[in-house]
Amino acid sequence: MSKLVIISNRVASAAEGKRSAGGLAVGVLDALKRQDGLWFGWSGKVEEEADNEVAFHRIGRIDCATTGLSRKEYDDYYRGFSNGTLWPAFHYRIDLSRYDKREYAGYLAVNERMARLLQPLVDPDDRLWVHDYHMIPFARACRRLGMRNRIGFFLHIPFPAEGVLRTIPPNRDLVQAMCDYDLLGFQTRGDARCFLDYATRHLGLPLENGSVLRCANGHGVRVGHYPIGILPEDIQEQAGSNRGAHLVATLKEGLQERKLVISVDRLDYSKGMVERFNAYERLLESVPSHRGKVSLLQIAPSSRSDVEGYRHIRRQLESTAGHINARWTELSWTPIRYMNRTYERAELLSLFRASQVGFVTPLRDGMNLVAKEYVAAQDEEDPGALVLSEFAGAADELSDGAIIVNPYDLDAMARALDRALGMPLAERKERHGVMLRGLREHSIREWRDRFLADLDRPSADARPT
Ligand code: ADQ
Repeated sequence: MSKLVIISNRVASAAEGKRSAGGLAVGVLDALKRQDGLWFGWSGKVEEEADNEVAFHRIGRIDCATTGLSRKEYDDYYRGFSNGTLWPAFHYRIDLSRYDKREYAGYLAVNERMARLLQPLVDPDDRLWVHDYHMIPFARACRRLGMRNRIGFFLHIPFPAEGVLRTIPPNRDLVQAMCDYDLLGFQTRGDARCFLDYATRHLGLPLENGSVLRCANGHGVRVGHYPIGILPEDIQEQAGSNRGAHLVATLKEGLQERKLVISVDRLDYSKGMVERFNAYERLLESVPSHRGKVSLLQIAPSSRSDVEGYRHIRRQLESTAGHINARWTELSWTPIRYMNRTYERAELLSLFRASQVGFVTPLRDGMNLVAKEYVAAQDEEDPGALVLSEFAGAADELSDGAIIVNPYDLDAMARALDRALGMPLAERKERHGVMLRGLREHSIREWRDRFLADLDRPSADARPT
């Protein structure tokens, strides 16, 4: 029987499988749980020399195969081109994106090495599903080895507009490498449109039937949008369980009846945390009745701390939170609680449920699963309100129930917070109901099924055999 092979930069260890802070890991684990398959990628270990060993472990029923990276590979492929060039540019931070052609060579070389290590583990009729920006040229590397499997690619982060993409010097090579997939999936219609815009206008490739790109070698690539979802029932169950009860009790004791605004993000400059803190301060300045009556809890586990942009945002957040707290704190009230730790999933979800407002305001985000998890974790009889950035992919689906904000507009964000904090129960229930219905209809299972069904569709192919 053919199997599903998932390829991503990082494969969770057995322990992380239970306690992961990455959106991709959450998605992959949920998608593979019901399907026999293999998850292949980097182990997370950095060694002096790459040894080309593949190690195997299991997460529940899921088989995983991993390899280490050498120090140089880590610097060039991971820290360099993936997170120093692609991540910032794809999140529209061209001021932070820098290019080094040796790092790009390292990025291509790791993709080629990974493809060589995977090849013996794959049967000809296995389907390959490659994830995210670290692995864009993976299919090209497989094709060069003669692999003819069906290969799909899903991009978890935004795909930028042509003018932004072109600031990455090898933009043409990257997009040409994407032509070796059978299916390209993006989070939103807007992302797919940006890709097609570049490919049709800049590379001059024809688009057939609205969704099949005819590449220079004659191969047809299907292009679509597949917004990643969650498992709402699972989240409701975990949020309502008593696994987080001790945390909620401690939290409530500290809050003393104050309202709680909660934000949870990986510590990343794309998540808009500085703007968020400033908007919260704007609320305290402009609506004095909230002073001493509300608390903002920002949970932000540190990530990629050896990439310069990340050290900078960390310092900036510490100083902004410190400044706001120094200005407003009273003996019995601290306006912002800012912490850099992770929580078990069930604990985090019960904190979502214990809050009155979810404040999710990235400057750019492929989807943002936290926004969806926040909605699913609420008590249906007394749900919290969601304030959501228009630049999160999730805004496409949640705009009927969330208060949508522009995260660059501090006054509008402060007004949205004020509105969310004072929203009557009937309105909260109505908005929550609308969002929850959408999340149930478009769960992560539907995401996986739709992507794989499209990957199986008779190809629009003219690939010569
Ligand atoms: P991320 O940028 O990691 O993912 P997100 O979608 O919000 O962002 O996923 C984060 C996940 O980690 C969520 O499931 C969240 O619950 C969990 N998490 C965050 N902080 C945590 C903490 N302190 N403790 C425990 N768990 C924590 C990338 C893209 C997103 C896209 C996802 C999935 O950047 O735009 O939505 O992939 O495609």
